[in-house]
Amino acid sequence: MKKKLLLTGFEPFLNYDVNPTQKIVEAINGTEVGGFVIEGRVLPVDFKQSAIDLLDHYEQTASDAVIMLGLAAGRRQITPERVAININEGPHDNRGYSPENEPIVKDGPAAYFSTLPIHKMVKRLKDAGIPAAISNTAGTYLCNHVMYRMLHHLESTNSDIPAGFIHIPASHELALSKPELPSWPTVHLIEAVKVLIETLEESS
Ligand code: PCA
Repeated sequence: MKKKLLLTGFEPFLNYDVNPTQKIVEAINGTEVGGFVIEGRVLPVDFKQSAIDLLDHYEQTASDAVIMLGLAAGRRQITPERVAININEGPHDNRGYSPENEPIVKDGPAAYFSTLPIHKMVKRLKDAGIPAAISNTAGTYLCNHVMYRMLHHLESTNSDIPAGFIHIPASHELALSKPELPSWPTVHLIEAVKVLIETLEESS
């Protein structure tokens, strides 16, 4: 049986009327990349619901690897995240909830490291001519939240499948309404995500 990869993006949020990660996920969903059948799903920007949906998609698809994507408006590179921390804090989500200094999992570990081959991913992207760098903070908003919850779930269930989070720059489509943002053509973002997935195949 073919291996499956759960690839998630997010819906639009705050005053970003387009989320390029939603477009990427919709474009690649159902295709085969790097030996994986892609199970693409879009998550709500909702502290109470996003991880419920994420873990549900993980169970339903019985995926062999998980790559979560999110928009990091203002970043100029593809940035695999190294670490997720046990804190929710940030501006209002799409339901109007705005947490402050709240643990994601009460008495959970302070942090989890990505189990994706992040150094290899950055090298492969750069070799392909795509700007990339490891990021040492996924923030404290929804992206950090789902990364922490996924890694916590895998740790709690003794699963060693690769999982982690990649932040993506703005697309040109988003920059139409936010011209101050550095932006990439969506096709280049899709290409970059395919390289990330191919790196996973080479590393497994
Ligand atoms: N980026 C946000 C949440 C949704 C998204 O695409 C973040 O970086 O937390």
